[in-house]
Amino acid sequence: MNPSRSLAVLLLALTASNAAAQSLPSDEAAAQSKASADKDRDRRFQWFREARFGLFIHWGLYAVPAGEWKGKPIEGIGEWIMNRARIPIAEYELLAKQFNPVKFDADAWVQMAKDAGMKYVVITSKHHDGFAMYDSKASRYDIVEATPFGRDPMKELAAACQKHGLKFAFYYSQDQDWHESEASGNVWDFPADDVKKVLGRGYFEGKVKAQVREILTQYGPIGLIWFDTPRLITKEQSQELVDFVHSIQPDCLVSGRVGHGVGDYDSAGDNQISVGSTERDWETPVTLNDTWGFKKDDSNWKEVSVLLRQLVEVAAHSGNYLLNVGPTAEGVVPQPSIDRLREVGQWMKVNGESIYGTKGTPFRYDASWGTVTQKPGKLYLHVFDWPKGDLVVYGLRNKVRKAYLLADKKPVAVSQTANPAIDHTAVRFKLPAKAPSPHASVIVAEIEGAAQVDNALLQQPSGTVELNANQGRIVAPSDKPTMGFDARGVATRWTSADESLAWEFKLVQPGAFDVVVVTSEQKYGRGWEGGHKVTVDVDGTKIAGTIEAQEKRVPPHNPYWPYAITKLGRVTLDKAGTHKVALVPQSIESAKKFGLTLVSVELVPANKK
Ligand code: JFZ
Repeated sequence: MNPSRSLAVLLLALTASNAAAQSLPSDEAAAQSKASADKDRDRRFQWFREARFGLFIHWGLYAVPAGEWKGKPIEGIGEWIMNRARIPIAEYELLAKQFNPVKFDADAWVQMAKDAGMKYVVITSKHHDGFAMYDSKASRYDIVEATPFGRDPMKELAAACQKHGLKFAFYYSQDQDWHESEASGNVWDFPADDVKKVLGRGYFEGKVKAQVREILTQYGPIGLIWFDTPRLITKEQSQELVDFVHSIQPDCLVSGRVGHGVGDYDSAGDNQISVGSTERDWETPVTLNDTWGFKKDDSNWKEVSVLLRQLVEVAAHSGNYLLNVGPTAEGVVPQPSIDRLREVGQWMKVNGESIYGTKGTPFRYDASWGTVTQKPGKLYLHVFDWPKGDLVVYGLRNKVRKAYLLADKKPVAVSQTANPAIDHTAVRFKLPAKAPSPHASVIVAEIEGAAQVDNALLQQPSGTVELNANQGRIVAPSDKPTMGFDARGVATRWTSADESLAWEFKLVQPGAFDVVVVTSEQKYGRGWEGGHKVTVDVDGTKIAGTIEAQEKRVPPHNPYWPYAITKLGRVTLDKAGTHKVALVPQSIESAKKFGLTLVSVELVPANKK
């Protein structure tokens, strides 16, 4: 920077801070303006928090090859085929001439979403391939000008959403655009762009902002814009885009993937079901099979039980579940998707009250039997594993006035006990033998006052103590430890044996326990590292061993990340009350960079099989 310019900047900064000092708002004024900002945010997010469940639609030219190029199946997600098969722009463009979705029926799609219990629809207006699936004037590479179809499906979808009372929203790929040299992603047509450092201004103004203006002005109110894969975009550009959206539609929410943390809400990694409630509003996008855009050979459909468990857990962590379909090039949603959505909808018809407009669980973690959502005065207990005898819930401090099954309103008898010696409470629900739902059965517990729970980590009624990585305290030589936690709560970058994790928990039923260390494989089971030498310290008793995959476990809520199980040894805890556990590594293998991917340390009753 030239010296006179930097002086000018400095002067400006000084002037600004002087001005700020002179008009320093009182604490009261600051509190007031924060309260009014919070109130405005509450107003803007009202529909989003009420909705909890939306439909994602990935639809574009990639539905034509449907995962196959020149007779060969192309690995990976369907909408990435142009990239994965390194298809030149000139060749990919020809797909537009074949795109004629004559069976497209906007009303049927929206009706399907509505019947599934979904409250909003997010569809790809432009994905990474750069093709606009709406009537764009800013680019001629769009569905109306370039395909024989010649209709604007977004107009029809917007109208159908309006008619059926769903919010309409757009996905827009702002950073990757494989059709444009100034955007990111296409390194086969533009090899020099490997080293590209910034998004071109021409692209950003001429395509991104021009098209974002179009999708915000041609289709009525837009609930949110789902930007994605920030790569080259600068923080200033991300902010500029957020401000641009708000200048056109102030109430339109902006997804976190606009980049640099400047969006309105957080987006979890795809298919990641986050642990724990966050203060921030958040959403997770999930595939029904293993692709977003249609692929003819992908039949790895998730079971309805998995989908419902994910939906419930996301709601129990105060987030939204955005479930995807990838329609064909004819405009048809694959039948297995339709079938699953219908079943999810049947569950939602009965149990929707326990999802819509609820807040997450008051507990710090999910229980062994399931999890909880809440509304004022009501807890919804979602039971995934219907118990043989009574359902026992630990740690609820409120008086339960009454309880009933949400499915048929049949009363459930409740008894409550307390153990003051260890400051512990238990609620016992007398359940019928048969679960109302094979997926998740909901018990409504009406409580006195706002939910109050034991803040300690508690042994579960099953007898198992589950100490999740992200609930541990990091013990490290530096106040900036290398280790962190991903959205699933799993330890990442734990490659230093100088860092350890420590927990305290409350034991209710003493006994002998197997000490089990649960670690996570990478997504789709691609990669895992073992061989770490660790010690689990339980109240000073040290159990040492090596982390190895003795068994595998597929967690039903996050089936893409299989777990590896190591049984290290056995301890006896003969007193109820507070105990301490630490996981202290002696050495960590990190050649593959994964290190110790800890999910949890579990103490499992030794007599339990
Ligand atoms: C992106 C896209 O590349 C993909 O095609 C699809 O649209 C999906 C919904 O979003 O893929 C991502 C983006 C972020 C993560 C993973 C896949 N992530 O944060 O883990």
